[in-house]
Amino acid sequence: MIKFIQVSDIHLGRYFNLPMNKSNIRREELWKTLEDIFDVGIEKKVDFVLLPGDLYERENFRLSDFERLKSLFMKYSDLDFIIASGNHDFQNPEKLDINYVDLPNVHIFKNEYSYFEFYEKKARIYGYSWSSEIMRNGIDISPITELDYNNILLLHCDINSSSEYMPMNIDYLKSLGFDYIALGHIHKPISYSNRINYSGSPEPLDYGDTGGHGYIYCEINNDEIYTEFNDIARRHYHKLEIEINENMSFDNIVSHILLKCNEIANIDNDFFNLSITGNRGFKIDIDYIVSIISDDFFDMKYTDKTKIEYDIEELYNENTDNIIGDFIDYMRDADISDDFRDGIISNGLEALMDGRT
Ligand SMILES: [Mn+2]
Repeated sequence: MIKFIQVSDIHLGRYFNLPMNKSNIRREELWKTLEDIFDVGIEKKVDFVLLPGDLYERENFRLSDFERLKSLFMKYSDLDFIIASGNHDFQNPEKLDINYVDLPNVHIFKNEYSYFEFYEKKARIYGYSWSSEIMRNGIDISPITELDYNNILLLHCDINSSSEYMPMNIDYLKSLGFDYIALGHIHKPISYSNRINYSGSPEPLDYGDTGGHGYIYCEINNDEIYTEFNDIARRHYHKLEIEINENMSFDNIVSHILLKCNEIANIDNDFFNLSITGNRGFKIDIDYIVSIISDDFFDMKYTDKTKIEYDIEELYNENTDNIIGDFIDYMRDADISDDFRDGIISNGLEALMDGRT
C-alpha cells in the first residue's frame, strides 16, 4: 500500500487585496496551513506529498522566501516531496526558481515529461514542469509501462477547455491507465473520478474561492483506492444574499445583516460578499449602514440591490405643488422603457427627498 497527500496552488508569497496588516496575516497563513498539511503527512506516515504546481508566486518570491521554503522541506525530512511547477512558479534557469531547493527528499520535475522511481515502494511518479507563463497546448503522455507499479501523474493543467493553461482532455487522461492523477491549477476541489482530482488551493485566495479548501489524502492498495478531501483552511469566503424590507428601521437592518452573517461563520474571521436586496424606505442609507458595521468583519464587500418602496400616485398627489410632483409628472410622460423609468424615478425621488429638509 502507498499513502500520499495532494496539495496544490498554495501561492506562497501572494499579496492579498486587503489592508497591509491583513494582507500580511493572510500571507503568513499560507505558510502555516502548508505546515499543518505536512504535519498531517507525518502523522499519517505518508509515502509522498504531491505538489502539482503554483506552490509559490515567482514575482513575489525572493531569495529569503526560497531559503525559508528550503528550511521547511528540511524540517520535514521524513517526507518525500514531489514537485511539478505551474504557471505561477514556472522554472526559468536564468532566475531563482524551485531548483534552489536542492535536497534529497525534494524531487522536482524539469520541463520535460519524466518520472521518479521509488523502487522499494514500487512507485513511479510522473510529471512535467512549466517553463513559461502560458501553455497553449497540452502535452503528450506516454502510456505507463510497469503495470504492477503504483503509477501516479502530476499535472498543472486545465481540463477540457480552450484555455492557455495547458488544456488537457479528461478522456485522454482517463485512458492512460494511471492509478492516480493529481491535478493542479484550479483553486476549488474538483473530482473527475476517485483517481483524478484537483485538490484546489488549501487556503482560498479571492472572493471567487467560496466553499471548502484543503488537501486530498489518498491510499492505494493494489487495485483499491481510498481518497478523502479535508477542509483545513483557516478562513473561508462566503457569498450571501440578505433581504430587507421597507418596514425595517436602521437598527433592524444593522442587526439583521449581522445576524445573517453570523449564522454562517465568524464574521471577524471569514470573508463575506453580501448582496443586499429587497425594499427599503426612503430614509435608509445602505452605504452608511454597511460602513458602520464593516469594521466588525475581517473583510467584507457588498452590493446594494435594494429598491425604494413607493406608491407613485400617492406621492404625486402629496406633491402636486412642488418639484417632486413636477418630476413625477415629467418622468411619467417620458418615452423610455418602464424599467428605465422606474430606475430614474427611484433615484431622482431619493435625491429630491434628500434635499427637502
Ligand atoms: Mn495555476
